[in-house]
Amino acid sequence: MKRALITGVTGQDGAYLAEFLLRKGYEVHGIKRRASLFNTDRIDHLYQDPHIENRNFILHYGDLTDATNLIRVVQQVQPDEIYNLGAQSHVAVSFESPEYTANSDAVGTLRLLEAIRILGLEQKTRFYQASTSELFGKVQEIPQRESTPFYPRSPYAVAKLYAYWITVNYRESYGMYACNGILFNHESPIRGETFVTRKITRAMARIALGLQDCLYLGNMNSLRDWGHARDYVEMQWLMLQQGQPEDFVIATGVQYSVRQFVERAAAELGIGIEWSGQGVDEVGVVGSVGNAELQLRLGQKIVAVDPRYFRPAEVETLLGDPSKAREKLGWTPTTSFESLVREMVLEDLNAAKRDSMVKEAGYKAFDYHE
Ligand code: NDP
Ligand code: GDR
Repeated sequence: MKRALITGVTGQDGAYLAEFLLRKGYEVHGIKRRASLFNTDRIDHLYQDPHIENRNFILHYGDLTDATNLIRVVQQVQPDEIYNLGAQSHVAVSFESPEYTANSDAVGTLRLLEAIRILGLEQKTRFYQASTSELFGKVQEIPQRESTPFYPRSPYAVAKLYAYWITVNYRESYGMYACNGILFNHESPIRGETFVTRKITRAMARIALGLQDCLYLGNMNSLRDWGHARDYVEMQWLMLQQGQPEDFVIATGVQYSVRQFVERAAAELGIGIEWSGQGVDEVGVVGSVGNAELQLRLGQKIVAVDPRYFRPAEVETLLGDPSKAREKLGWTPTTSFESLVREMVLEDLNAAKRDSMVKEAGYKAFDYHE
């Protein structure tokens, strides 16, 4: 039985990857952070009582900022594969907490690679680094491929640049099987609520049921290449099953704007949006309602721009060329943009219906707009 260790197991990708590896028959170990509230919602369905024998899903407390802890966990687990998915992964937050982002995302990767080396596991343990299309930042070539020069535009992307190169360096210096997956944006119903796609699907569902008035966004012209996280974690695994370690771009090869995402999400609910104004004055109002049950009126403002969501430096456009992954890993994304948005909207509509019932029963429904 192969043994995998996942950092960031409580995150979106960590949850999908843990499920995927368990289905493959792996013994899966995950590192979770101590938090003052439960932070294992996404993996609670995989939880196994520690009192039963022969568990194949085991969690360890840990943190990428703590080298001693990482060395101890890696020593205990003796993993065949490490997936380094843990990170302060929010680009906007990285401008607020640049040093912490560098510590966890850049130096954290170094700490894990060193743990492998210190423990003499260079020939046993394969290493996957969660690299990102944010490395391309201010793009130098369209579409972006493995050979496109990097130009990071945020403390997050600069930290991930270090992580990318230290992974390459350990591969070249110590003969380790270490590789980077340069993944473009990937989303799902369990995407963090403050990333733009989930923020949109959640808000649209709540607006449709009268639980929220308006969705406030930053740069709606921004273009992204959005895929489904479930498809992308399979590629993370495949990258570690090759004869030689290599870096791969994983993307769909199609891009949409944030505004188009909003329109698509609204359309899934039967809402047509009409736009007016430009820049910070842009607003979206209800132009048509295809579902009589929705709590909306024509002309109601449901989308507006709030400059607080603008970033000090923006990545305006990202579009990946996944040819290498297609040829060498057999990569074909199975989820279209439309079905991704539909799946997310439906899940958020179900959650909004639950909140609506809570509200109708006289309790205050939880609401926030970040
Ligand atoms: P999430 O933000 O959903 O998950 C991040 C995970 O990292 C969480 O489990 C979080 O724990 C954990 N974490 C954060 N800081 C630390 C730390 N100091 N020590 C240990 N664990 C920590 O991210 P995703 O699942 O979306 O992304 C997974 C990885 O892939 C990240 O590295 C991200 O940067 C990268 N990436 C993501 C892309 C995407 O579109 N989703 C695209 C390209 C790269 P907790 O739950 O306690 O907060
Ligand atoms: P990104 O994702 O920065 O690409 O990083 P995010 O969803 O945060 O932003 C995408 C684009 O939407 C614009 N935007 C907004 N973004 C947020 N979060 N909130 C808003 O209100 C809003 N309005 C407009 C942003 O400016 C941006 O242009 C994600 C993360 O998962 C990273 O960890 C990963 O490396 C990259 O994807 C690939």
